[in-house]
Amino acid sequence: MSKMKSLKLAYIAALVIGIVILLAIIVVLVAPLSPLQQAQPRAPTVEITLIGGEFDDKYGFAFEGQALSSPGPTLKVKVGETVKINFINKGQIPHTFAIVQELKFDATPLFGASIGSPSKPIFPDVESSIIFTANRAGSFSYICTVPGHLERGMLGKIIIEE
Ligand SMILES: [Cu+2]
Repeated sequence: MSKMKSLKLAYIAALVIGIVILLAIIVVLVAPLSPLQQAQPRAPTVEITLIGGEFDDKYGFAFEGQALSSPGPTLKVKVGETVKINFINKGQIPHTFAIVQELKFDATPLFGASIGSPSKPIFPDVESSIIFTANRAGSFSYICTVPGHLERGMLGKIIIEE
């Protein structure tokens, strides 16, 4: 009787080991296709460096090496491009960068394109960047999302061309 019992146990153990090996093989085969791996950002096809800061009694943006203006320079990219925006705060106070549809400091950023936020802004002399896919054509705005900065003119246009 006890021999039958241990045979049964051995059979169950072999079955469990078999299932574990089978699962391990499936994990190894499926892992390269997992969404985690697909979510890796692609290499940018376009790179733009913008500075932000204060000038006169306004706040504005500019391409690196140019004078700040309000509105900032119009950015143009083609739909489908993988865009890298580098943002450097050249001002004395914290700023951010975000692409939005509506000119509201708390608008939801489009394309996940935001650098810093009002609660975690980019501090003076700090550079930060974002990579996003411009997957919809249209005319949008980029703004600083720190409350009050939009009203001081910290905005510009971004055109995503067909
Ligand atoms: Cu700002």
